[in-house]
Amino acid sequence: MSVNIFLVALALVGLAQGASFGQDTRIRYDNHSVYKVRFETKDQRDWLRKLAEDRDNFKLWHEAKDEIHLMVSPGALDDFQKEVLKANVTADIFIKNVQELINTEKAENFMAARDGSFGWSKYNTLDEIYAWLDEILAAYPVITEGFVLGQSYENRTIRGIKISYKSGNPGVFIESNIHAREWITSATATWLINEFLTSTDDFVRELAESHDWYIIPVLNVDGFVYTHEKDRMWRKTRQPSDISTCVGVDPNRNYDSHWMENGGASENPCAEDYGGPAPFSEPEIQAMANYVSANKEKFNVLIAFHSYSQLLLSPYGHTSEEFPPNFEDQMEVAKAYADAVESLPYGTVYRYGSSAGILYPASGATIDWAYNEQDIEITYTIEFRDTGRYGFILPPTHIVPNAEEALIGIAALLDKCEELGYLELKTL
Ligand code: 0X9
Ligand code: ZN
Ligand code: ZN
Repeated sequence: MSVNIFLVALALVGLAQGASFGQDTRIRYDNHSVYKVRFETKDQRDWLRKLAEDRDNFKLWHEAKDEIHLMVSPGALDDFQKEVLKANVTADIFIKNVQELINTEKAENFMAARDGSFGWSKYNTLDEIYAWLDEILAAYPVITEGFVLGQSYENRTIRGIKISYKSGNPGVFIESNIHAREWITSATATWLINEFLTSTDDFVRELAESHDWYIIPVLNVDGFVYTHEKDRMWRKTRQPSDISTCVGVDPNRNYDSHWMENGGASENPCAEDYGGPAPFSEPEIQAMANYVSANKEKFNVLIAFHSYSQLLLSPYGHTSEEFPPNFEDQMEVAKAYADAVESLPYGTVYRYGSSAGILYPASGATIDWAYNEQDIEITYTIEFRDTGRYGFILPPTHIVPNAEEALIGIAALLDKCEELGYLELKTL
């Protein structure tokens, strides 16, 4: 115990020194708090969203059918209280000081990095993930194959790994970290890759060996690097706008499928869900689209990793008025995942439904494009832990439990897909 406290103290001294030499130019979130605001009417919802879009002091963290999570800067607290009274909504605080969570996360990463090894007791940087990927590819040259999806706006390479133990397997595509701040997604994706290659557990081996895996650990590479070096809370890409000083596009609104329809994305470049100046304006998303459409007959299932709120979301994203033809199958598949997660001792509960049905209209998202335009019949967004206690800054102690949930969930999801006939090969 005391050794641990000593190490934390050491880590904090290290961080403080870094800061005092002026190397640390990270954006700070001292006394920024996060509120859950519950609303009832569409007017209230629109007004809350507008608050988050128009004012720098309010940032959107999460939105659901009846609540919105807003990060409020300390100078705007009075203003926020007034607005809440005016709109007649209820607001509960659930994170008092975002910077404190970031500091703890940083200290924990710092300590875990001291032995120099890659692992899942900390969040890794893009360089660390890519160096580890090289090791894995070198260690398993027959089973694995590295591939390049394309280049980002800032000219970073977006890398993927294919894992295939034998020919004739159905294909599962996993997209991860399209949203920069959702660090648990790449941590989980890399843990899964490692399990598929090194596990001696029969259950894991069977799952690994009977599917071909195509995994992109970090899709939004520019945004991801930016969250490590500058702003922990960044979500979007890093391409500047021609019409605004605000940077970046929500990559999960940028696909060419019902793009910008139905209020499913914002036209405001400063909004967190800005759909971009045109579909596929973001090179990262164009690269994904090129790769997936060139190989679509290989993919039976496509899963996009996100956080947070413990949800499984299926198409459609652009409308809640209609449901896809195989909606009932999709719900069975989601139930299998949720039930499997609940069978673990962690007590984590997942809810499921169509994206627009149980969340909000979101158009131009990966899974909707893959489903609508690429004929991949099982596509899911998985929103990992938690439900708001830590939000995006999920402590590293959650990485392995969250990944175990993903593993058992995906296994059950694929079993159900098999049973329902979705894992037949599309070409011979
Ligand atoms: O809004 C999003 O892009 C996802 N939620 S997040 O908090 N990670 O940003 C949910 C997307 C689900 N909607 C569709 N697939 N259409
Ligand atoms: Zn349409
Ligand atoms: Zn996301």
